Amino acid sequence: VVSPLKMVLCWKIIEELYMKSIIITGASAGFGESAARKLHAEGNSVLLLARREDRLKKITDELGENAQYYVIDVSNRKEVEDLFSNLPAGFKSADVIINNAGLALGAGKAPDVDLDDWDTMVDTNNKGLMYTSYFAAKLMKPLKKGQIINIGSVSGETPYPGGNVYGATKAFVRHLSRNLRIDLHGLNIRVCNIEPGAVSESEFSNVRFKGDDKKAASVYEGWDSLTSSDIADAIVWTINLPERVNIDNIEIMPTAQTAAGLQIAKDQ
Ligand code: 8X3
Repeated sequence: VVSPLKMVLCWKIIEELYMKSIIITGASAGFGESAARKLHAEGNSVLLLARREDRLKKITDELGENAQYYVIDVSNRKEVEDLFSNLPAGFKSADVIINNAGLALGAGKAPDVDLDDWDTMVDTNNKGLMYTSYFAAKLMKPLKKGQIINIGSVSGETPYPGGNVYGATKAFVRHLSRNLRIDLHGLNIRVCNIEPGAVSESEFSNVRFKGDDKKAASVYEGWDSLTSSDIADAIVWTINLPERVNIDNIEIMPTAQTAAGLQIAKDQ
C-alpha cells in the first residue's frame, strides 16, 4: 500500500514536471489578466507584471498560491533590468514570457494626432517589448529552453485609416518576433506572435479613446467582436502544444471583421 505521504510527494514531482513558470507583462487587465487566470487555473506558476499595483494585488490575492506580482513600467529599461537580475524564486529559469503590455492611443488620421501619443506607443509597444525580450532571451539561452509569446495586432499586417503609428509599432512586433525566432534557432526556444483583431470587453478601446466610454463602446456596438478570453485561449493553446511545435504567427479576427481593401480618391 502506498502511504499518503508518498502519494503527495509523487503528485508534487508530477506537478513540478508539468507546471510552467510564466511571466506576463500588461497583466493587470485584458488579455494579460485573462491569460494569467487561465494558465494559473491549469496549475502553472504566474508572475504578473504591470504598473497598477492595486489591480495586480487584487488579481494575485484572488489566485492565491503560485501567483505573484511585480510593479513595473516595461518601457523603463532600468526597471526591466532590475527585475530580471532579481527574479522571484521560481522564476529564475522561467519557461515562458508573454509580452502583452501595449496600447493604442488616439485613432485620428496623421498628421492630426498628438505626437506625445506616438512617443508613448513606441515606448511601450516597441521599447518595452525590446527590453523584456532581450532579458528573457538572455535568461533562456543558457537553459536551452523557453518560449516568448508576443502580442502583435492585425494592424501590424494590414494598414487602416487612423492606424498610423499604432499599426507601425505592431509591424515592429511582427518583425522582431520573426527575427528573434531566427536568432534563437537551435536553442530550443519558441517564439510566437499572436495578432488579435477587434477585441471588446477590455480597456483597450477606452485607452485608445482616452476615457471616452461612449465612443469606445460604440466601436463594438451591434456586432460580435472578440473577447480577451478568446485571445487568452490562443495563448494557452500555443503554450500547451508539444515543445516541437512552434506557432510562428497567428492572426485572429472576429468573423465580422475583415481587411477593407484599396481605395481611390477621385476628387482630390
Ligand atoms: C487592434 C486591432 O482591429 O481593434 O490591435 O484596430 S483593431
